[in-house]
Amino acid sequence: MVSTLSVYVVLLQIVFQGLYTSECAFNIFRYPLNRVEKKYGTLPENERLRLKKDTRDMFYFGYNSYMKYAYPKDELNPIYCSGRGPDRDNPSNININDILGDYSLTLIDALDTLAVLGDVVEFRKAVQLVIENVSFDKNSTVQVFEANIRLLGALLSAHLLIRDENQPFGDLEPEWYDGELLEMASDLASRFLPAFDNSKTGLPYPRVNLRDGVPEGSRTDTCTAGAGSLLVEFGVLSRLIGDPVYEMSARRANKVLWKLRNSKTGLLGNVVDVNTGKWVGELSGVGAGLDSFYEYLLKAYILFGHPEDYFMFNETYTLIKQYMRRGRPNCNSGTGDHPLYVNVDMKSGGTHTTWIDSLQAAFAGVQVLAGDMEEAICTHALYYTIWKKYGVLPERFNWQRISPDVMFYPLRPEFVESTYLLYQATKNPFYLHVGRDILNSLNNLTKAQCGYATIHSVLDMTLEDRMESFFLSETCKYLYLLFDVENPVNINSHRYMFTTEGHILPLATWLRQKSWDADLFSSTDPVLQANISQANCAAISEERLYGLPLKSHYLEQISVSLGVDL
Ligand code: DMJ
Repeated sequence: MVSTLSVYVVLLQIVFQGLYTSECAFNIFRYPLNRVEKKYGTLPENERLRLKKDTRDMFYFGYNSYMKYAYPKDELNPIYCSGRGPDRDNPSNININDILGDYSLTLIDALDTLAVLGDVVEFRKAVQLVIENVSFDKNSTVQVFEANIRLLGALLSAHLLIRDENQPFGDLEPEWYDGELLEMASDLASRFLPAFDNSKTGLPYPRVNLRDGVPEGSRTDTCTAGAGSLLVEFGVLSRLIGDPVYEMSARRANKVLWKLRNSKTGLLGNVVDVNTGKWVGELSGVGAGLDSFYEYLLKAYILFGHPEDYFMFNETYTLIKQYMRRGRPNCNSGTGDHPLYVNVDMKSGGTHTTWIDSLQAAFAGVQVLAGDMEEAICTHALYYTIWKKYGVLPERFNWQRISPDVMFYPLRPEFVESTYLLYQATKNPFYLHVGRDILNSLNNLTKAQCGYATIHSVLDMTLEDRMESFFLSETCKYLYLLFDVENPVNINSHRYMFTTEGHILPLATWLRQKSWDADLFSSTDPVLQANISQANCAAISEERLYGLPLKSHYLEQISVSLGVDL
């Protein structure tokens, strides 16, 4: 359970990082080991380095192919080696048009991955291409949420990395750079504002036309994550340019959602009407439609330090545990089924569906940030077993029938992301093995002629000709960071946070200050003063220091119930 004290959650992550690292003398040879413990207990250093190189190669195969065959279009078609932009012939094709807007999406989304890879030359080249060739003055109707996390977040991140005086990734600043990426971010965000201005509740319309605002007759139903996951990027932009309108708009939307919680259960639904404030979808869960709403309450608190964000996160997290969690009470002790977070009805709290979705795999990462480590370990282990069963995660998995309900896998990052965060927090080699399985699957199952392709069906492994931009911005980045233990992001992990699209933002004192009111935070910011203490090692039992994160008999329990060989 998350502590209700106002402890800095980032510090919790650091504390856990200290638990399993060299300071605590990780030594798995101390006890007689069973087969699973032997298999997952160590990973040779040369193997880790090979995995790091192979992940780099994976990124560059996708990125170079995008630049060769697709740029300046938004996405790469990795099978037919061509580019893809918005579907102008079919405006109702929201699967494409919500995301692609004729703005070289994949290039922008990949900017900070280039920095993480230490590729200063290509980073600078990419920045120049973006500044010289991309315009948001387009007749494209896109989803505010998608454009926010993929474009706005990427532009802000690249700008802040360029302006970082410590230059941890090298000198990323082109000599001529004069804040153009920030100007682009500001221009883009100003095009989102009609989504708020036109609504009767303060919740944003889900879509805007970048040139003309909210289109006539636009749909008014938005998912909760779409309306309530804007605060991180909007807040950073507001604080950078000194204009409160973005942060205020995002905060207001969150407050509206908060007031719409069910009076009996306190839960939110997954779809709401922005004009009536009525719930259109009454499913409450930790996956699609709601996932980043919770994530951004916590991350907004980590970045900006407003207690109300942490309060809202804690309230919802408590209710998630109360209503959605099934299975044995303690993940790593006792008896009963392996824990599972199910989708429930927001009004009654009763089980609503018998599927879980692949977006829910990110929840373990949120639990790491919240300091709820045993639960994070547990949540992650379930998705690992499903990954092992199919080689990837099906979009929806039916936990009652033990079979997929929705078959595709579009190269999503969520499972990689939580694997990386768990490794950072525990330094347990188990997660390097998981990363190796992920890398092998991606190379064996999704590699196409000129990039990596969406799996159409996990049942027959047929492919679709699409490589979504998050493959380069998140999937490759998290996997690379998992294996590149000395990356500046990992060495300074207490100084960075990832947006929901995997973009890196600094944790900095100035981000806790607002120029538009006097509510300034102390410059002696504990986030920046964090120290890993040897004393942390005493905080957990010896047995937990040396074994697998989830005890092997529990790992075997899930693998047997899903019919998987570990
Ligand atoms: C990404 O755009 C982000 O990770 C978002 O939070 C959820 N959907 C995709 C990846 O699956």
